Amino acid sequence: MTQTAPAAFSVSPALKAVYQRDGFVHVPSIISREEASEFRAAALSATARLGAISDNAMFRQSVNVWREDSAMAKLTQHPNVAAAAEQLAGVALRLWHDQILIKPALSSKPTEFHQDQPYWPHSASTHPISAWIALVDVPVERGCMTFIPEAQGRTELPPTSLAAQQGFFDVAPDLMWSARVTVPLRAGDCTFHHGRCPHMATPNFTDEARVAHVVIFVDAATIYTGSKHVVTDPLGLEAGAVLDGEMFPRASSFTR
Ligand SMILES: O=C(O)CCC(=O)C(=O)O
Repeated sequence: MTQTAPAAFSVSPALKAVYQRDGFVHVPSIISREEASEFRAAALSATARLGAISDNAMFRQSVNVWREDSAMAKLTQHPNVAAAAEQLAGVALRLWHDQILIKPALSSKPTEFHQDQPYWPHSASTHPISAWIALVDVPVERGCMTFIPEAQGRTELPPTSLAAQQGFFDVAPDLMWSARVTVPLRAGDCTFHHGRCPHMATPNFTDEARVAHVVIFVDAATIYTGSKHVVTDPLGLEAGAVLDGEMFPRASSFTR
């Protein structure tokens, strides 16, 4: 698979300022359209081969595909994605996990508002950042992301259900009245969002599946708390230790 974009990807100071203010930012062409098309085929084949941990009207979700699929590992470890994530976060990062998220064609359900970090067994991670990479064109009608800007400082909120329409607003009723920003993406574009930025994804009303790959980074200094999570449960990690080891490589190892 060809990597056409330059290895030393650079995010402009203006985009970095937007990310730090809003908690999310749109980065066009993080990979080329040709790469997106090749990774779309790889994602569909990996999902069919590896199976999914969730498969419902919201999405088909396959986690940590980079461990099992060499084609998708190239996207998870893409130097542009890692470089942009570290520049936006402004701290050293490590990979937490990746996931392919496919919203089925026609009448899928929305992914309801939530923050990501409350699901994770982490402490000492104040700069978690996810790269949501569109592998097909994702207009609003195909299941694109919607964000609530300037709410990433809300670190006190508990986890909420991805399926419950009111779930997030039950715990953060004031944010019900905040402006929301919906970001359609062309294939190869990416949004980065902070792990505390509230977000949702619209339903897919089109006749083509929405294929996205999400690469999630956390602070390199993140501590494993011992709480249950599908990624860490099988690993026998020690609660209170730095999240480390071959499952959680440093982002800087991808940027070379
Ligand atoms: O793509 C979706 O349906 C939801 C994605 C999401 O919530 C995330 O990447 O954190």
